[in-house]
Amino acid sequence: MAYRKLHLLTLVMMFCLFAGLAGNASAEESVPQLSEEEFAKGKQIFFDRCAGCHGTLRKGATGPNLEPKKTRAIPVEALATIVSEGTGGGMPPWKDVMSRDEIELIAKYLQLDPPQPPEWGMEQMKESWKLLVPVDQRPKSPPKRNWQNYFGVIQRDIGKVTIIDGDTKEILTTLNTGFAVHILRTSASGRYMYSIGRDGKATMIDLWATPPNLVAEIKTGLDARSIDTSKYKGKLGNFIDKYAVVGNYWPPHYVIMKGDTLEPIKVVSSRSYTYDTNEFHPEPRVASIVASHHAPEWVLNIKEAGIVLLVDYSKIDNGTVIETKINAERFLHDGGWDSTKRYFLVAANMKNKVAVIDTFERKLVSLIETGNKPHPGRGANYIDPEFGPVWATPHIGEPMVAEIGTDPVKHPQHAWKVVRKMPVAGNGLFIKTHPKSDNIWVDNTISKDLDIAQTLTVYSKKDLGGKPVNMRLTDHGKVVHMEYNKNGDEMWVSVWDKEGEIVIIDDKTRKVKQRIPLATPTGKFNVWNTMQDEY
Ligand code: DHE
Repeated sequence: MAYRKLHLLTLVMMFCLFAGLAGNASAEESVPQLSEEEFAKGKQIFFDRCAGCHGTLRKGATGPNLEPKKTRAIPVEALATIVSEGTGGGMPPWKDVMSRDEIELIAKYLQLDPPQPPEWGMEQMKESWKLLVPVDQRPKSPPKRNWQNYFGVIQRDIGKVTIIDGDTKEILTTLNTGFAVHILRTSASGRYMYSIGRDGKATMIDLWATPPNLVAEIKTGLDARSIDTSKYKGKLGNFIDKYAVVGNYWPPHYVIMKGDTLEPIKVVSSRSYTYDTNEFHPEPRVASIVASHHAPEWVLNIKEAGIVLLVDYSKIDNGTVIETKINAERFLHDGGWDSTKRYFLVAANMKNKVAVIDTFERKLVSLIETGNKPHPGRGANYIDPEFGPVWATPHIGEPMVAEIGTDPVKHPQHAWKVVRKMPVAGNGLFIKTHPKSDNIWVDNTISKDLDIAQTLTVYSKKDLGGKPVNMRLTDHGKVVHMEYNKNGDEMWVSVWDKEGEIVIIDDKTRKVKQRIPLATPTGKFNVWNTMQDEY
């Protein structure tokens, strides 16, 4: 198709020209026609590949608004080029993943009105719920292995989770867990590992089984990204392993389930109004979730509304969920605890800010400009020799890590401010360190330069103002997401590729110790570090 030969610059000029003309030509005349089958295919491609960033209703979030009022002003050719080549703002090139025909189809699809996706309520959830191994038929004691050093590894593009023994490096099992598994979390005891797939399917893995096995599953919606469990034990009760919660993108809601069976208990809609303009938003999606260790509550981030919910689950047995709504910033995405697990820091990545929530005082402490699209994962906590305790995040939109001071008591002058900016090789997604380590590891996954996307950057905590070391780990795929073992002396990182692998690095020497071949690995979660929220 002509668009391949057209240089991007030419297309931008065309875009401006057409944008002017489009004001005159009747939009209806230029709207492409798709057959029912083509429309259905376009809808599926958009749902699988684009909705996460642009929203199911295409109102925009991590990515811009793609409603017809915007897309019809851009020629199909220009849309197809943008889809094919990606952008410098964090959208990957899809030409390596989609065929030319698919790219042309999605470019046309984007000029048509988005379909209203179906709802998914308690009735559908209960129909999908499977208790594969009843609680009384599960092992009564842990396996003879060092199970708290197991790793759950997501094999994203083949919809599986593999459990690896962190001591012996044996692959213990590989389980089918749903389309494009996104993240894993553990129960507070560490015994259970929970996965959530993009398709809204949550699964529960019993790590005490030999080998570990699936014990329950449920489809909580049609699109989801986050899952966590109840971690509080104190004077208000013992909620260890009692509940699990999934945050959905579509329908916009969260679902509370029994922690040992995934039986659904309550669905709570997140449909609401934007915190600043009080406009109703039809699709305020539930993004990151963390579980408090100090109170019987979860912190849930409502992306498009810009509201952080503190959800008290202590009275759920009598059907009561108590929400504290805290205005923060639109497009909340991912985040994590500070080292005291009192403060929650979350990126509002489209606003280039990090919001700090004090879960004791139950309020927004600060909104901090950090750089072009912060993307912390859960971020990294460590002591900066100059600024004291800090939490750090990489950025999707620029090759830089920002450090935020997190100690308002002993280092008040640095608290809730960017205290240091550290250059890295490329635009990245995740950062990782460990209390016993001298290293801070950062991936460069989003870099458009493939060599850089195959490189890991590492800083020494003793020399944060110095130059980092860049380690090219592979000549295929992209390097993504790091995780430590329980002792903090090994760092595991994924080579995300069909012929992918897990690269195990000796944290002291920074030398590669071992490579475990594995198809399309992304996130990895060590049981001990995940149950402790150690990062
Ligand atoms: Fe993620 C975390 C959403 C793309 C791998 N991702 C998260 C979280 C959210 C999110 C809300 C925080 C969950 C939590 O802590 O409760 N991710 C999204 C998107 O909307 C987005 C931008 C596009 C999409 O359609 O999903 C997106 N994410 C990706 C990827 O392309 C990654 C690299 C591979 C994949 O699975 O598609 C990816 N996201 C991850 C991982 C985490 C994550 C590994 C967990 C990080 C952690 O250490 O906790």
